[in-house]
Amino acid sequence: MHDIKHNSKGLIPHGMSACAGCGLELLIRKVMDVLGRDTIIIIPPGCAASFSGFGKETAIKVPGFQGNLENTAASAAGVRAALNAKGNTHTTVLGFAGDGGTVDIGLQSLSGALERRDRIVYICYDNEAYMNTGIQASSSTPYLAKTTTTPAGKPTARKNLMQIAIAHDIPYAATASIYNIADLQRKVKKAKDTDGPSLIHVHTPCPTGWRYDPSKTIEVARTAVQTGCWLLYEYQNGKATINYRPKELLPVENYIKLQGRFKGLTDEQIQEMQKYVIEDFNKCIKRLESVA
Ligand SMILES: Cc1ncc(C[n+]2csc(CCOP(=O)(O)OP(=O)(O)O)c2C)c(N)n1
Ligand code: SF4
Ligand SMILES: [Mg+2]
Repeated sequence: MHDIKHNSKGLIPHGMSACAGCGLELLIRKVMDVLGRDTIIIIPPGCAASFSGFGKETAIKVPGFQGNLENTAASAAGVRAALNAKGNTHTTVLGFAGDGGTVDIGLQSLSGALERRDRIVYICYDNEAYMNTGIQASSSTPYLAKTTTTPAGKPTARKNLMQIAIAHDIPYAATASIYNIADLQRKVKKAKDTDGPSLIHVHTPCPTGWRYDPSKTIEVARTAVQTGCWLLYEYQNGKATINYRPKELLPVENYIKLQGRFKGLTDEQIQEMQKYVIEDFNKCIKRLESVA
């Protein structure tokens, strides 16, 4: 038997089948370093399934299973209930799902778990499309991004997962980014220690779907925050904290020029996008400041 208090680093071995430069691979390693061995993980179909494995193989050194795309949170809630029935309150139950499995197909299941106040940690790794099945747009795909189902650029803005989660009045919800691992891991620790449901929404660049050089994953993630395309903040027991607020936002062009999925936008579209990003950023800051 492993001693669950020790040997919690390296729970995801190297030599995985994720693409080079995959943001998700970095994320899952860093999340598991914090959660440790005493964790049960539920992963739905999607790129993260390359970690939960195929057939008898798995690349995660903790128990878990691959569920369905639509019921990650319900599966996690069921595992939590079974552990509770056995008197086990120490094991962390983690639902680890993509944007498609969270904001689209699994949203009802997530809403149910948040409403029941099931003590689960739910992490949405957001690569902003259905990557595993060929880069189809999800409702988390940003405005004007090209995917195989939005070849001329997505005409609508993304759905706001954090606001949906917060509307359930859960004790802990945060955004995070893989360019700031210290901030991410602090949030994972808080989620682990939360007595009730917690959600972390992580911006997770994907070189294959976003079409950039794999060496630029961290640069892409950082530029998203510097341009206001992604904001780092958290809600804890109804109070909001903005974790990092750039003094001045960099032009959105700095972010989109790094990625092939925004290639070919007209000057007018880039201006449109800049306008949208600033408006959305200011709206979000105003909302957070009203509950700070
Ligand atoms: C109900 C259902 N519809 C479609 C699929 C096929 N499918 C498997 S993985 C996947 C993509 C999931 O996208 P996301 O959750 O964003 O994860 P990613 O692939 O981007 O990591 C889809 C559509 C499925 N497994 N179940
Ligand atoms: S398609 Fe994107 S998210 Fe999926 S394994 Fe490749 S880089 Fe990672
Ligand atoms: Mg996805």
